[in-house]
Amino acid sequence: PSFTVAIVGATGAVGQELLQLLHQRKFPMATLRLFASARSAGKVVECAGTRYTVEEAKPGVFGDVDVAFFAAGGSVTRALAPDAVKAGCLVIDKSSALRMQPDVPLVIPEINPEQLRTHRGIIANPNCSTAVTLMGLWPLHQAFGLKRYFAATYQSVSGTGAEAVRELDAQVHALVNAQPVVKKVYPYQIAFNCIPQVDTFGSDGYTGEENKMMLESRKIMGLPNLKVSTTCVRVPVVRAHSIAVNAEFERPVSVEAARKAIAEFPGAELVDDQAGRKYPTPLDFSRQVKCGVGRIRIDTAFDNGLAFWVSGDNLWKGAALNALQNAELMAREGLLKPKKKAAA
Ligand code: 2RA
Repeated sequence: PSFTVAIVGATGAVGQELLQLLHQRKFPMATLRLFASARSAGKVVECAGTRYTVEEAKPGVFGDVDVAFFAAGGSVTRALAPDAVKAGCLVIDKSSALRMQPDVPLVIPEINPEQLRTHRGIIANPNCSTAVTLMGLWPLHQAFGLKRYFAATYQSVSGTGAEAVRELDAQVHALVNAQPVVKKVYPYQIAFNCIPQVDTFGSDGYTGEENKMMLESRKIMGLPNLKVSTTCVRVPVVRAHSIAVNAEFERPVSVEAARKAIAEFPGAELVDDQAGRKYPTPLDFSRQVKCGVGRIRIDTAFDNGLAFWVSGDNLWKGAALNALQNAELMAREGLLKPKKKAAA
């Protein structure tokens, strides 16, 4: 079958990636419609030789849409997803708005695909740092039984958006040319610096990003009591998040068994060769379908501990690709069907 597909938030960083990936992965589309804010309506966007005129995202536009990818932020999801569901359109949402709602499956297709069957019209996708982390952590959980984990993230500026990418670029050029540095997106200079804050602070001293990693890890892996403590850091990298993970397991671990579990996991690529100084880096894993896992070693701070490093594209596996992979799987399994179109 082929579908009528919509992208809500088509002019944003993730929307643009979705547009390219839908074509690149040949998702079966009879029609593709791009939606954005009134400000962007009327813009013409070209992709794969086709020109699309952006329409305004508003109630009443989802009547003939089979599946709508929402990548326009939580407020647009809260405002329009119910209207889309009422129109019989499947919503695949990237925002954090509905991720923790009990009747909204939060899905990484390599981890908990069975949850796709429980949807009530909306599928949520995890935060990018959670998705990349779990591509390394899940296979190790399956092998050794995860007890708790600590993580520090090294998050690219594209996670903030296109303006942040421009800010990093502008600051680097300013510094190279001994010009003044302009800070608008971040409170500190991001060029040649690290900012230990992603998202806003909560009353417990953790940020929203750090809280999402804990709550989303528990929901996706089905480990409601999992203990998690993370520090999320913005680094001067354009694309791809990296995460250093220290994890404790129930059962005895070994590096060999860990490497085997990673190598056999569909969403991960093992890059772990100390002698050859081979490990994943954000540059190598930008625009890659898989997330690279390396630096696997026994973590001597625990009884059964492993430490590892994972790099993955925050706009792909962290957002657009994961959403599309969910739609691809639902189409393959007949969970997503084209609507019966009203006779023309
Ligand atoms: C970030 N994960 O990197 C958040 C939202 N994309 O800023």
